[in-house]
Amino acid sequence: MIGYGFMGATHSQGWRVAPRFFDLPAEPVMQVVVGRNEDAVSAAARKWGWVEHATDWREVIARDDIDVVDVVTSGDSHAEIAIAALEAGKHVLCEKPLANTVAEAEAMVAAAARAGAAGTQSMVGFTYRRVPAVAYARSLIADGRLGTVRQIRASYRQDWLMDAEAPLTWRLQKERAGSGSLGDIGVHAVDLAEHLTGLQLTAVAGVLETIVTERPLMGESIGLSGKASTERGEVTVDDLAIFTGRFADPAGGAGALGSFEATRFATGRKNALRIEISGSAGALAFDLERMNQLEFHDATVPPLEQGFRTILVTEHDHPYLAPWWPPGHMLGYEHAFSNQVHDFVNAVVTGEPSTPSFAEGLHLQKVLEAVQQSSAADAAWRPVD
Ligand code: SOE
Repeated sequence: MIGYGFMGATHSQGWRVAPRFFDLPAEPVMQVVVGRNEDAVSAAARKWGWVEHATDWREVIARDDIDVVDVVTSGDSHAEIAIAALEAGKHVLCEKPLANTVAEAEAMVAAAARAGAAGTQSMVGFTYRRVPAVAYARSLIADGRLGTVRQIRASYRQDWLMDAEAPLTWRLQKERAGSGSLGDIGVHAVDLAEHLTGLQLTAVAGVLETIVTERPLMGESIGLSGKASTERGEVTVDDLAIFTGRFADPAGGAGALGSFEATRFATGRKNALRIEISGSAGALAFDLERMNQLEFHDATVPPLEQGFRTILVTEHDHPYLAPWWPPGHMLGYEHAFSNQVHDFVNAVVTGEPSTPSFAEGLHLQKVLEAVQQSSAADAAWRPVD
């Protein structure tokens, strides 16, 4: 695993726990975690259960005993590391968003295609696809329970940046993160909208706004390890993204219209990834802050009996649930990372294509870029490709 921040912790948990619960076709060995700061990465290795730590990812990628590379660094290094790993014949799991730019994502797709011809897997970590209620919602829609999807409303709203004195972390720097709330969390909303419905965004129109334009520099960026600095730096990404999108059906069916919001300034909302999908025969609503539940409205029952009802998605026959706890015993944020490891390891061993593919990651990158272009052009509609 290259990187050891927040996503390093979640992925480590996934790698460690998945083989304890799922019957995996191969046992992953958490061999080496890589980071530039030797003390910090060795502490991470001890804490999360990696056999070794290392400070040079190139040396690790060159090793014969490494089969899989998990990339959990900031977006600016995804392309370089993932391409090198694929060229070395390693299976790659890469955190979202796939890259910082469309050009990088295109190079990654080309590398994945070359490696894929030799049986090497590549997958992007849109982990919320592996939340059981989300996977179950997808199967209800695929079974036609919503009829024709007409409208999608998706938002991802957090509030951890509300404090104007919160430091200028890498997530607030365009050259490190690519974009702000748009690429960090808005991309999850777009991915879920498309993944759940099978529709694809073809055009978007929207606005990006930076609410707090300057913040204290992180101590480490001016050499004061860990301490907030008195110097301030410019926030170069968006704090708030609001956009609309037109969806087309690649299978030739009807399209739909969607609305999206992403922000880390939504007072009181901690991790509110919400999606509501309305169709001719029913509707579904999901809220990550209530992640074991799914709201379902069946518009085909007699009108006097209609209304949204809550499905508790904890039965063993619901997606991913069988190896976990007895019905009603909740799953949390971290379980999705184990579910992701389950899917990835199965793809690696069986050779079945892993999803989301790098090509899907590229498409999402094009959506992000089109939203940025639209915002720069007074919210004019922009084609996604
Ligand atoms: C931070 O906003 C963040 O950690 C995202 O980067 C993740 O993708 C999301 O799962 C939770 O919020």
